[in-house]
Amino acid sequence: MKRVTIGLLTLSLIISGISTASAHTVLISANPGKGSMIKVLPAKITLKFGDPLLTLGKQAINKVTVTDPDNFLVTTGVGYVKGRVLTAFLVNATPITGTYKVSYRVASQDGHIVTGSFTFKLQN
Ligand SMILES: [Cu+2]
Repeated sequence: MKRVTIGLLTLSLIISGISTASAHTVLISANPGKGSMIKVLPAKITLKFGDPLLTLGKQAINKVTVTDPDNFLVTTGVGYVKGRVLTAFLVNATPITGTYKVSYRVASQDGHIVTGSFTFKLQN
C-alpha cells in the first residue's frame, strides 16, 4: 500500500510538471446505476468516469467493491480498467433482495484519488 502511495505521488509530481491539466475525474454513470431498482443482479458492475483512469501496471490502484444487504462482499477481485470504465465481477449465485452498497476508489490522470459510494436495490 505504501509503495502504491509513493508511486502515485511521484507520478502526480511528474504529471503536474509536464502538463497544466486538469481537474480530477468524476463518476459519470454506473450499471447498476445510483439509486436504481433492479430485478436481477448482473454478473458485473461497471462504472464510467469522465476521463481515462490512471493505471500503474498491474497495481490495484482503481477499485470498486459491492456489498450485499447482509454486508457481505459480493465483488471478486478489485476490478479492472479499460479507459474510462472500471469493471468488477459479482458473485451472483444466490443474491438476496435489498440494498447493495457500491464503493469506489480510483486514480485520476492528475494523480488525485477520487472516492465515492452509492446504493442500488435488488427487488423481487
Ligand atoms: Cu485532481
